[in-house]
Amino acid sequence: MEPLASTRLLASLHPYERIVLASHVNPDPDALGSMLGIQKLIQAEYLSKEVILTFDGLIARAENQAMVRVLSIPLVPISSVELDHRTALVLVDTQPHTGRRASEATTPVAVLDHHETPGELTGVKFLDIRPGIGATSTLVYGYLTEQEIPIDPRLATALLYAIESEVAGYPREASAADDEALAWLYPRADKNLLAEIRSPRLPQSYFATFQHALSNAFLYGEVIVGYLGVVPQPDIVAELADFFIRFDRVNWALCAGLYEDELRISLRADQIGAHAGEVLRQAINGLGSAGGHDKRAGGCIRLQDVRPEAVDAVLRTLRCRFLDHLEVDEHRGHRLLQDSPRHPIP
Ligand SMILES: [Mn+2]
Repeated sequence: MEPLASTRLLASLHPYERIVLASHVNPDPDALGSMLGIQKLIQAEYLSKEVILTFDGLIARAENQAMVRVLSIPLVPISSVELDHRTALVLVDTQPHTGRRASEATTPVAVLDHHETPGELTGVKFLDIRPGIGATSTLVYGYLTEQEIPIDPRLATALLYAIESEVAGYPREASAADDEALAWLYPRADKNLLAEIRSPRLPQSYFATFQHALSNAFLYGEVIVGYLGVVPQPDIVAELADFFIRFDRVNWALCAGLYEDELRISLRADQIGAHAGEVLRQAINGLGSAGGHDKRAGGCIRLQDVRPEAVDAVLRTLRCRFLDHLEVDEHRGHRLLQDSPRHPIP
């Protein structure tokens, strides 16, 4: 009989003293939940191995910060960790060649992910990539179940929130395995902690970004394009794309925001078969990196020049390529909202 995936993963890590878990830049709940679950898996098998959870970029979204805080997820910056010969790098919820920075030079020992593979992966001992699954945390939940490792309320909360936030869009991109995991985890999760993660307090800059986005959103047929200006944190670009795609007159939402010297881009489609990841990859081609799923994609363009006219030029190129690809006439654009009339307060 073929050994279980979880058993093969554990075997691949046997020769190493230290395991470093890493995910994509600006880790999301699925990345965090997956790392926490894999740490538990490794430590149940190998008591003496040190398992280090890392992050690259920022934990920016208020919900994600709350997840790290209320679940006390121990994270260190990937740049502070030495990846020597006795250390195994394990990638979760990401893959090599997807625009990570600090750990890209090291070939990982293991890769667990549910994104489509951008290219051929060589030299990786353990690979489990399942684009049919809604969340990497579902895969990790499966490993813990295979190895009959108990899942405490803290880990159940992490995995539950990871999966629910990852498959939250409509139409849902979730498999039967995701739903099975959610159903098993729900009674075991700490519902107070879960509520605290789901509804964190928000800073003033959050509302200011919405205001900027709403007044700079343009409609081109069934496409909405929103430029958010300089954003207080990069994750808000994805949040605004999720917000705009709910508009009942559009099928596509493209948002971009400037964070430090990077243009962060988020694309949403509302129909299955949209190939958003591929559409964004083509629009960004040569300018930066992009990746994603069928209905959701993200990308990043590093800019040499962040003066407004230079940023505008890059945005224009991006918008033209994107609208061209969708065969939408860019001269048909008009503002989402005209100057709104002032209503007297009664
Ligand atoms: Mn994921």
